[in-house]
Amino acid sequence: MRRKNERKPLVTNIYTADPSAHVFNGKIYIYPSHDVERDVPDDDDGDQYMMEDYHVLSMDSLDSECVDNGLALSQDDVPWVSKQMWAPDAIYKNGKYYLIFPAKDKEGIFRLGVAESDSPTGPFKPQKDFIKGSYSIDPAVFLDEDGRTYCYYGGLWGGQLEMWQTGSFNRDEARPSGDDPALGPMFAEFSEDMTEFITKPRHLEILDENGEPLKASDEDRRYFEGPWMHKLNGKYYLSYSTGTTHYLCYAESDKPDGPFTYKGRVMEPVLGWTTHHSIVNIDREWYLFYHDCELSGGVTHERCVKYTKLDVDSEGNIRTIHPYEEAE
Ligand code: FUB
Repeated sequence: MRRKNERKPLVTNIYTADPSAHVFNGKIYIYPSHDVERDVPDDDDGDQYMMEDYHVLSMDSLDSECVDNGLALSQDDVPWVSKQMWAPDAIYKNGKYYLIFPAKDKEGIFRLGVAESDSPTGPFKPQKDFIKGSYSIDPAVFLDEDGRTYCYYGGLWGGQLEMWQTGSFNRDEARPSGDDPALGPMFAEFSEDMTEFITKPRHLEILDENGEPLKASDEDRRYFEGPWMHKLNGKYYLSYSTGTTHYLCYAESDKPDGPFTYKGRVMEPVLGWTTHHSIVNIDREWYLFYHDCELSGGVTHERCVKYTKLDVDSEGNIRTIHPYEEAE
């Protein structure tokens, strides 16, 4: 039996994607990208994803109506941003809510920014500049049980991660290919006040069953974008999108910074090119928040967020979701 909202668009008044879901004070908050209708041809740089602001969604419970709480932050209010406010995440810390978001700076380079609010739904007040040393997209912020806060981020192709392989930005940098080790997601620790990174950002390793780094050609398993971190029984679960092959996969480690070992698939492909998710524990059960393009009939940059129950066994193994199968 599925819940009445399960696997259905949670809101239909706007297009939404890349849902980062959290429970704050017993209520569910979703921090998505706010997709916009634009007549821009699809390309590998993601120029069709021209999002300009963020709206926060909320639900009193998994069975309640999902509410769009209106404008939370606009690109017009962020001094360093030129365009493309992509997938954000949020965290509650120090009595404040922080929105962590990627966008292109005035040079067209993706950076990560921080904005804060006293309310989970905003409005959020941005810092004047992007996080020093940050680049690429898709920040996922993880508050560990010891109070340390980590940022997992990065995306290939339009997310520009390959362009930083030498340590500085080079638009023409070659992409790893064939037997080259795949580029893992980036990892850095936030300062206590969430304004900066206190460790030098570095790539995380994802290893295969033999302890070898996944190869760039292993497109069914290698990292592409959309990282998420959840923890169960002391183990760290890194989940992510494989991009070109459209899977959500996961890998496991005893430490927040890996190395991670590839474990399996979280979800088979959805309608649309992108797949991007979050995993959250609600009332002692695990749920996957994700998106597809059902609401627009398949337009890749007009997506809608959904959720579904995730079956996780006591050892942390995730049963692969087939997003369009009939309920049992
Ligand atoms: O929403 C824009 C981009 O599409 C995100 O940053 C990626 O994860 C993909 O979902």
